[in-house]
Amino acid sequence: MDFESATLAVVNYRYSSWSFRGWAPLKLANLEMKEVSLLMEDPNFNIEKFKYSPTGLFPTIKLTFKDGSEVYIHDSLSVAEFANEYSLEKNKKSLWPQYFADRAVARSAACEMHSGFSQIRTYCNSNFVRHREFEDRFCPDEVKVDLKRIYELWNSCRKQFLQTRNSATLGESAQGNVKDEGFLFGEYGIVDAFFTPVVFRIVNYSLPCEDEFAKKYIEATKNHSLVKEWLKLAVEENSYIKHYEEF
Ligand SMILES: N[C@@H](CCC(=O)N[C@@H](CS)C(=O)NCC(=O)O)C(=O)O
Repeated sequence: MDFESATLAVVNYRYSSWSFRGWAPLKLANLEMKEVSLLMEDPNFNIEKFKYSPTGLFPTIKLTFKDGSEVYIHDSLSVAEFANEYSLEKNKKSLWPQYFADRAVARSAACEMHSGFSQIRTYCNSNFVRHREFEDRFCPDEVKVDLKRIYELWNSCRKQFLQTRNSATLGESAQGNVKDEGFLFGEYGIVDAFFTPVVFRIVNYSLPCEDEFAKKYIEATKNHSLVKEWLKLAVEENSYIKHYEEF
């Protein structure tokens, strides 16, 4: 990839789930980039945002080429795919599972996250930092339906990973030298980045979780170094939006 420089624009580390979904894969890819973080509460935000993103939505990454031309990659899923292509070329490392069936299941799960789970997203505003005790109003039946499917989906990913790993004919060779660190497909990848903001909704709204794998997965996610790095940025950010804090 022959671009000269890359600039990633995100919004509020404290609140922006989509920004995380672009940022984390780029970090996993070790891409050297300038990072710009805009605050949605800034009075100039609605003008400023179009300087960084053609859609006014984030994450968006801008690549600048030697001849001065520029390319904008927007939407978390395409930013993540760009990160994967970069990582494959520069690091010879995929951010998706190596075995095609694992990869297809992982992509299905990330796409389901990208286009679904609207109820948990509606009832439980994204806030990586603020913790609340359980309240019924954040967990009506519609949210319970989303939660049930999320836990089912995590388990089906994990089952696929273990099925490939334990297969007599495929075994570890199909998964390269991927370590099992307790993530959906062993090591933290794009599919996990897509679910990390959901993990924080579950944790920070004290939503019910009785599922054994889901409980371990939530802990593994909270302890991942990249997730901790984002949380530090979220905690240190001087940001406050009433809508995300006080409802
Ligand atoms: N489908 C898009 C959604 C992006 C999105 O809605 N981003 C929010 C931040 S979480 C945003 O930029 N909001 C700014 C605004 O609405 O002005 C993606 O996957 O990237």
